[in-house]
Amino acid sequence: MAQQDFAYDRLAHDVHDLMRSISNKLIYAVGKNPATARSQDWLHAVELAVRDRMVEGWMATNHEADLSDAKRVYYLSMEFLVGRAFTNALLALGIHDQVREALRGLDVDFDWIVDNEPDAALGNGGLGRLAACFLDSMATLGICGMGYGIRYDYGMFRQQIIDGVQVESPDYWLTAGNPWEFPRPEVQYRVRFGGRIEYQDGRPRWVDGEEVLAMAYDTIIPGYATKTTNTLRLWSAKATAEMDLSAFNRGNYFAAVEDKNHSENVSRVLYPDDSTQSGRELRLRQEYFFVSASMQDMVRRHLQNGHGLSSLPEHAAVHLNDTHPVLAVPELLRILIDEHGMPWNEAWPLAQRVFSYTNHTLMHEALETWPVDMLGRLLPRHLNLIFDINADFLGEVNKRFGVDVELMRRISLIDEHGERRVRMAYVAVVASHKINGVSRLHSELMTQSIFADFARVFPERFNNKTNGVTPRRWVAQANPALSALIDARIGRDWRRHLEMLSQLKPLAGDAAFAAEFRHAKRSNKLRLAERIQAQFGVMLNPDSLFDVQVKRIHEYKRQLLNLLQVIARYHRILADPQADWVPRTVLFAGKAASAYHNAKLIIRLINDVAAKINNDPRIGDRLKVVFMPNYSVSLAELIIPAADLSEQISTAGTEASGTGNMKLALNGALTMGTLDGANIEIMEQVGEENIFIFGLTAPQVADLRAHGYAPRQLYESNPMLREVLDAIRDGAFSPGEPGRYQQIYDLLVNFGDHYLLLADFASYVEKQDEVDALYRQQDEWTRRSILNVAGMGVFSSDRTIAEYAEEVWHAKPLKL
Ligand code: HBZ
Repeated sequence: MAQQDFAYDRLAHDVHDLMRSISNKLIYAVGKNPATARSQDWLHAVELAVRDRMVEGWMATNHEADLSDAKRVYYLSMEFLVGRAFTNALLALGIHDQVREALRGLDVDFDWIVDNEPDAALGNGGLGRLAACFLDSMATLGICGMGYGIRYDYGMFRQQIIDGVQVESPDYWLTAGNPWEFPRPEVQYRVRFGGRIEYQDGRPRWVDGEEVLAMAYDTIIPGYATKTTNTLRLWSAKATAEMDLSAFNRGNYFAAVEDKNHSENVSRVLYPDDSTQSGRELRLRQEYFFVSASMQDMVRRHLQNGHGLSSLPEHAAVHLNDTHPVLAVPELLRILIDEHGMPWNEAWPLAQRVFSYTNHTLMHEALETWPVDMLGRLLPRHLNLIFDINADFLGEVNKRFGVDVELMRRISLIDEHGERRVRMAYVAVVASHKINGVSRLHSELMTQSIFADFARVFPERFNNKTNGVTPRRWVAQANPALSALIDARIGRDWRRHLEMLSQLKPLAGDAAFAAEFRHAKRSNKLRLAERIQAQFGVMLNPDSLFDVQVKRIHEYKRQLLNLLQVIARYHRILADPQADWVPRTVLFAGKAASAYHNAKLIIRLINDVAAKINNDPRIGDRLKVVFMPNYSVSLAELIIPAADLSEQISTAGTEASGTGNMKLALNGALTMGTLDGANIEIMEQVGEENIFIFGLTAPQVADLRAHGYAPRQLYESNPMLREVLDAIRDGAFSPGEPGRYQQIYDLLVNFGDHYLLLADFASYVEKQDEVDALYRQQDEWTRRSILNVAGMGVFSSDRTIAEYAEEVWHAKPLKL
């Protein structure tokens, strides 16, 4: 259909229209009678009605992108932690109130139906959620950006806490169908595994092995208040027909089904390990599966648009979200060289102009390496291409820097110590014209540590792109109370121009505004308290200080340091019950990787400590500890607006950026943080007086480690700390099993306390006392809280994406 045939004047989203289309969807698409429909059916119907209103913009965007030959950005990520789509779509279209009204007209309560929507939890944590924020910002800014990933049948596991212990269960999120996706059975690619390389006229060809089909599912990504609507294309594995048939012909039905299962397992489940590399073959298959389909799809689109392959870099930018998709590099080379006959000397420089790469961690255990043997067995041609890249690269370095065997060994793409392994981060660096970290500190440390040699070889490639978060989901959607308040003072445009929040600065001292601001925070705290009461039967005091640490459970994030401080506080309250204690509610939420023993032990300790403190009648409501199970995007949307204090207490130098820190400060929480990741930039923006900073700096951490750190001395010399650790060790929180936490004690006191909790303990406790003192002065607290919101404008993912578009991708907004 030609563009002019569309009726582009925005659909009259009037309530009657919506009522009619919702009823129609319920009857004709969901197949339910309004009289008997369940809340789930109504949700489905209204989702379809809303989806219809996004499709025109979607088609217009694709049409315009083709017509104008816009450069496309392909964001390759193993994870997209999108969360719910319904309320987000309403916000993007600006029809929230109309839909509410239309449902009311149909005698259906909006709040009754929204909680039926499952989160799309196709990610672990920060990295996956960042990808989702980036999709939102690309669409909102009009960048023609497409996400490519995997359509996992099972997302991030569900977490239950049973007797204090984390128990995982599968997250089958597709049970009720997924109205946001369009299956594209006509878009399928073959992905090969195994086999061997054959040479025909000296040209390599990859043959035999097994083939799996990758089928596309497209999800609509609406921009906010714009017609631009992008696509998240997720691949699902399907068995090839031939495979079924051949087995079937031999009369072996079970073998056929087994093979089918084996193939389709590739997209079955998300790996729940963040920050550790699993090294399992299925993971490698997943990585190759989705990048192969994506590169085939990209090349097909490019050719279909009538371009020659040599112009690919002018029309396509491929971004690697960490190293997980880095096999896209040899895959693109294979397609160009083996399938299209492009010579190496042309293909390799071309690839380098196409790819860019973001690093998200410096931690050794998270850096991907794959055994040469495994890679060669599964992807023989790609291993060869990686060897070719390595030879080319090392040759260049030799030419430029002279022969230096030690240097060669250090920067080789192949780690030759012990079992030979491919260093995937090095492949990404060598193949990318731009490489970035995710906060200023992280980007600096990156070029001083893991990529120090590469920063000398390719200084022009390295850059920083400080993370950001989308203000649509994380303020407008999650915090309507605060949003209304901001709207009343500075208008509504902050949703697209978050830097406008600085206009709130003069209002920090305005008593009327402060009262409204405090009232909004309190209503969010009440909303959270009510949910917790409904779920667990405990009523929190909404006037207590809500002290929040929500994120993956990991030793480097130091939930345990928070807990040590909580226990110290408990002991101090017992010792001096008459003192003027500021009532505090300490909230934890987060998942531990299922195989991460220490993290699971920390969860258990939090729950044991919570049980003891919450049931101690001497404490009353001076201190409460809550572990909320099953942290998710939608739970974050509930917790973050209710926070007074944001715990960002990682060991300096370990948290690449953090993004929860941004969401919390943006919602008015004051940060308790170390000088790590983006905390430093947050401090600069909100002002040193409006943030609680404690602990060692990254250089001090490095220094202390280098000169011999002695945690036992700290334990012996600080009585408060000693009392806390002894209580843990002696079973004060696990009387039925006194030895349960001996390991935690040992980790800190006897085995080196790798993350330096004891080194930062004293300064942390001291800062927490300052928090109490400030919270007693409600006016001053509120003033600083407002200044936090006002200072957070730069942490919009719109700013981040604008920087990527300008400096890395060279992509311009579409004009619709
Ligand atoms: O990426 C996180 C960083 O820890 C955090 O500091 C940063 O803000 C965020 C966005 O840049 N990294 C992750 O979330 N990493 C993973 O989720 C992960 C997942 C699978 C892996 C390894 C890491 O195999």
